[in-house]
Amino acid sequence: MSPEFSGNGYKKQSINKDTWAMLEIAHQEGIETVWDRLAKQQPQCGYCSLGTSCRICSMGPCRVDPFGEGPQKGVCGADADIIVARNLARTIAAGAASHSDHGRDILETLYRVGEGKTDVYKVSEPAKLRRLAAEYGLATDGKTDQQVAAALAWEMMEDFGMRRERLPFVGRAPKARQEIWDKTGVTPRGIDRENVEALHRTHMGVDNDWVNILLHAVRTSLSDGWGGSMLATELSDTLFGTPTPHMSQVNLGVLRADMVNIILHGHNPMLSEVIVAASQDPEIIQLAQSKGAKGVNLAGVCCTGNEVLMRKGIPMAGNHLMQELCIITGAVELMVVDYQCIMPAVTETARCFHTKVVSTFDKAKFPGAEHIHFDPEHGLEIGKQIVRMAVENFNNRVPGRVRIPVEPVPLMSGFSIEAILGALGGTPQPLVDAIVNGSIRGAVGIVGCNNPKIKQDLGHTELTKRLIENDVLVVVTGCATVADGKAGLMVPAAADLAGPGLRAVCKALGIPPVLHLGSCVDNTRILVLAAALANHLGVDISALPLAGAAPEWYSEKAVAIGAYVVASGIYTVLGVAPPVFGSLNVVKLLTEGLEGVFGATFAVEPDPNRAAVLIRRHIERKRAGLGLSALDPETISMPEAELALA
Ligand code: BF8
Ligand code: SF4
Repeated sequence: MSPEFSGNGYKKQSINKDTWAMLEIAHQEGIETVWDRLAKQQPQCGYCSLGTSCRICSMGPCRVDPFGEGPQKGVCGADADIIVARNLARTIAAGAASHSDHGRDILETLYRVGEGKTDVYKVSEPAKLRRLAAEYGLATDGKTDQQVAAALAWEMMEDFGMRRERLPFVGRAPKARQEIWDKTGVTPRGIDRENVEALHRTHMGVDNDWVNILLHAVRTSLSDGWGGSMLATELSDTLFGTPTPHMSQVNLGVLRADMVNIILHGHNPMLSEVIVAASQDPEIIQLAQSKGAKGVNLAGVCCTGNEVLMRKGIPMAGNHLMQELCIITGAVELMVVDYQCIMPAVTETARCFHTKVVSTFDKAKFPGAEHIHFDPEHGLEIGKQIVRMAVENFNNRVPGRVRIPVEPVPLMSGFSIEAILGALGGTPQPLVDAIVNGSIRGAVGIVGCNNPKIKQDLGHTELTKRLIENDVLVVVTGCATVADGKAGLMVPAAADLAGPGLRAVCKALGIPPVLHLGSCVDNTRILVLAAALANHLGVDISALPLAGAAPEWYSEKAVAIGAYVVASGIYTVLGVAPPVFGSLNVVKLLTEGLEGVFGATFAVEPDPNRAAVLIRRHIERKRAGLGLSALDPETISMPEAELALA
């Protein structure tokens, strides 16, 4: 690394050398980043942070002052409990809607495949297609894949509507869990229905019972986890292939100085899959070579990156906070985006370089980007058009401004549940045995985003290290993947960083102690695995030594995920406080009261070392509950010093 990339002034923002290097260049060249904008927002609104501001109607905006002398009610009479609950419910609805609308796009693609109306998509996993059809009660004998695809897609469209009493995937949860949902009245009926009802209930003067509002918010989140997101995962596997373990690479070092670089950013694999296909087209490679490039290099950012990493081994340039920074390398010809988590700022950053930003979905346009309407019926053609644009832009690159600051780090990806069960010999029994005999104490899903309020990737990596060294298996999705991957925790050799029990299991199977399960919609793979373990043992999910964590979450989607994970019986620790602390009643419900309803709660703990202790204590309590060898939770002591997070 050249001295100009020392980036020493930026260690507070991130644990990563590639981030430091790019921030130094941004500073030298006067390019604004997310951290600069966060600084300009200080101090952020205290009422909004507590969740006690409301602008739902035009008698407002209102804010209530739960701990002071100010107003205790909004103009309509809503108190802090109602306002906090309504805001939280709307957050969950927005997150669930985002995942589920993504699922709808994949579902429409399956339908087009069924109608024979697309030039590129096909059923890649006929066995999975038929398994899903059987789950939906459809006869498949004597039918072609195309006919089954059409029938299944048509049937699944009903999941979004109002004819069902319960979503079919709810049947995958253990019986005991389904009974809890029925008893509490939160069994999700229709995906769109729950979302719309959440908006209705939170209109002024509809649901004014804060507990009732939150129960419906839970139902909405379950329509995501056991509905829209699960459908997105299952159908993406059906169309694009069920992931299997393979090696790839991560960090800004995956960009190539000698190739045309395209960044795939967003969430929907429909688009990224066709770009992958187009980039391998011999004609396009030849065109790239005629421009002096060795070929076309693709790299992912955010969850679309996770999708193509899982299925195609495409390397990852970075997670959420890297989206502007990858453009600052000066090596990116084109960033193609679909939707979600794409900062409007990327087009501004791109203006400082030769980078083109191409938006593709009509529901997600970006001023400053070129918009190419994505039509799945002509996917490959559009994919080629976009890749060609990138190639044509190669000669506009300024070689002196190309700064790729680090060497890439290897990581292993591709752990679908099918792949995990395959590695175990087709049954969860070996994993159950390892948990029973204590060599693996339990398993934790570390998920979610980056947030510039937290030192980038510190929350993910510290928590992961503390867990694996204590024999807790970690599974990751979303932006947590990039954090742990960059830290070298996702290669089989990282087993050496694990405790003796987990290390032995990983070495025997040749797997890392941190398994990549995919994108954020793929958190449903965690639900499926948890349900499989629970059903195998004949217990409910809440009895298992499992936990979830979102150490650096920022997005509404993460709140929806947290809600469905807790409602599925899995204790979840958040690293960033959600805006609920203006209502002590809501806080008490989320952190204590839910235990009696769903057998799991939320906790908030920004220090990852302390979060690891909370999780390990929880796991030991669950082990004791199952009669497994357990440590005394109180012997797992809290670290003395709090870790500096900023
Ligand atoms: O859906 S982890 S920053 S990229 S929201 Fe976004 Fe968060 Fe990343 Fe994926 Ni998930
Ligand atoms: Fe104010 Fe009530 Fe209107 Fe909210 S709904 S803005 S609290 S009057």
